[in-house]
Amino acid sequence: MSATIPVPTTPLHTTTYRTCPRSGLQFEAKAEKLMIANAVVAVVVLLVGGLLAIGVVLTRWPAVHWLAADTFYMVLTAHGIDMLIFWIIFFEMAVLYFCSSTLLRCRIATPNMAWLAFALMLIGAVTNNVAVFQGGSSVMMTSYVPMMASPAFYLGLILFAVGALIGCFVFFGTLVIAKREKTYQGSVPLVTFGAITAAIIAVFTIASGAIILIPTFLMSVGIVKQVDPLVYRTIWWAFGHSSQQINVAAHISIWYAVAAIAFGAKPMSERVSRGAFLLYILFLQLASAHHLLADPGLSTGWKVVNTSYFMYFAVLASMIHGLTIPGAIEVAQRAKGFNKTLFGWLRKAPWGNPVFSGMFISLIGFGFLGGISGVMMGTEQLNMLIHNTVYVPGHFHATVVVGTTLSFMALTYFLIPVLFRREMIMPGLAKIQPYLFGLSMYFFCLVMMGAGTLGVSRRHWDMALSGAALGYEWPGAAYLMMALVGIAGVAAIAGGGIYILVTVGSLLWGKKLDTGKVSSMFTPIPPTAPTAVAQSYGSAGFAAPGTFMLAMVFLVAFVLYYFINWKYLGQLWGLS
Ligand code: HEM
Ligand SMILES: [Cu+2]
Repeated sequence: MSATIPVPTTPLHTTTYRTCPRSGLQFEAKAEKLMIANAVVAVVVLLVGGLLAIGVVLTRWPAVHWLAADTFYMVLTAHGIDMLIFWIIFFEMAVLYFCSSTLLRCRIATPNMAWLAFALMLIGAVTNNVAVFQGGSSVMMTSYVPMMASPAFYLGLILFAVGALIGCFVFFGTLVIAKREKTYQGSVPLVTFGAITAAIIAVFTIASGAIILIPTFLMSVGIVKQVDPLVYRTIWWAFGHSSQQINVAAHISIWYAVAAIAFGAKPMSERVSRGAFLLYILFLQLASAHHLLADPGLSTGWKVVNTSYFMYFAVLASMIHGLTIPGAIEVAQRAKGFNKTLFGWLRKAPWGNPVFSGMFISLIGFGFLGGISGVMMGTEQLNMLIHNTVYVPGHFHATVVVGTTLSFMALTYFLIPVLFRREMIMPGLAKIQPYLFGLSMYFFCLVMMGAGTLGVSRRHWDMALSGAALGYEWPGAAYLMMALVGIAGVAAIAGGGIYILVTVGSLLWGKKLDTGKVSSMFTPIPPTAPTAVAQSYGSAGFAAPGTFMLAMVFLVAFVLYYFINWKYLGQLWGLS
């Protein structure tokens, strides 16, 4: 019988698989090209966003006050969108293809659709930028109606979103192929699981974006008469907040990946880590309400249920990841013999390797600066202290710059030899880059939050309010803080510049490295038993005392900061 079945002379899917001699990872040829294209465009967009940051920061530095008002708002709009949407999502597409095709060792599903996704995203990003730089669309990130931008502004965002959605489906399709062609056994690796979380949230996010941006686009061309501002704000934040959860899920997956790459660290408990990712899917969208705490159109009950109850499940998930990752590193380091003192495992970590230092500076900054300030400002009463002040960008530069952007940078240093097959140029500069970028960003966020606590407005071209009918005398400290924002911002931009120099320079001039063995068949992931650490969770005793100490420091910082803000609120209105 079997002799009658026609045997295809060429494989159904003509592609090749390359095994990287430096990492052992297996790259499929088509997926690899897509990852490279998405990552390269991401870095170019980061360059644009970084150049725009110079204009923004040198205008908000009171002594410099560089750009004219209309230019400032245009540049601020472009900076926010290029950085938060285009840089991050282009890079995330590369991460999704990596977490599916590369980590599961299978070919990518529908590569042509993936190129279509890429093209739509690119056309969308360019269209949106052109609209912003033509003027008349300086509506900033949130683009609240009835403030209108040009139709091309919305059209660009919609095209980009459709592209990103297609990219997510290519990712899901690739998971199906891996399952069907049995390239792995058992459940998907944790890093892939995190990426799945990100992609599921992305589908919800993009749908919300479409629901609100399509009518707004139609309004901008005159077909729809009105979009209700309250409905707009509510649905916009279902999109705006959730998109940040995609970033969190993505950069936390990268932290797990780096812990595995740099230390061979296995998660302390796979089940707990996976459970924490699931909490994101269940509860993150509801936290969108924390963006609407000062909104008069919504009831207090709705705000309280969402931000004082549901939001904490998502916060809990982040704290689980924030502790289990250093914990896993500690366990791995102790197993290697760094077992003498409480923090010896951390001192002996590879601090000179930017893949590790970038990841760890990102983790600590995200937790201490982004996490604590996020919970503070997500509390309805305390929110009144900092609503619409520069505290807000102070908080989110700690999450999206220190958290997401710095993790992406750390991953890039790993990918230069592995994916791009180039030797990194200027390793000395690369070594200091995470410190310069990360630590100056820490400081930038802190002084921004300081200025915000004193009341300095967000998105305000002139904090001195010169010429205004009702002036305001700022305390000297407010001017000092904003000057420090300027100085720290310039230092961070220099750090970002080094990243771009090293990355682009390595791709252009770095020594070519050998490709590794190429084959027309994939090599499946060998079946491995669940790790001993994972199985003995809960009975392993006190495996990570150093991390426990770190957690206690975090807790004390959290409680103190929370207390200070309640005290401050009490004094502000004489309630105490
Ligand atoms: C490299 C150094 C960077 C510096 C010095 C910088 C500086 C600034 C400053 C001063 C503002 C204006 C705050 C205000 O007036 O309200 C701002 C806004 C913003 N930045 Fe950055 N930034 C940097 C990188 C990034 C990155 C990497 C991202 C995202 C991944 C980002 C996302 C944003 C967003 C979303 C806004 C708000 C735009 C809006 O209000 O519509 N920034 N940035
Ligand atoms: Cu949010």
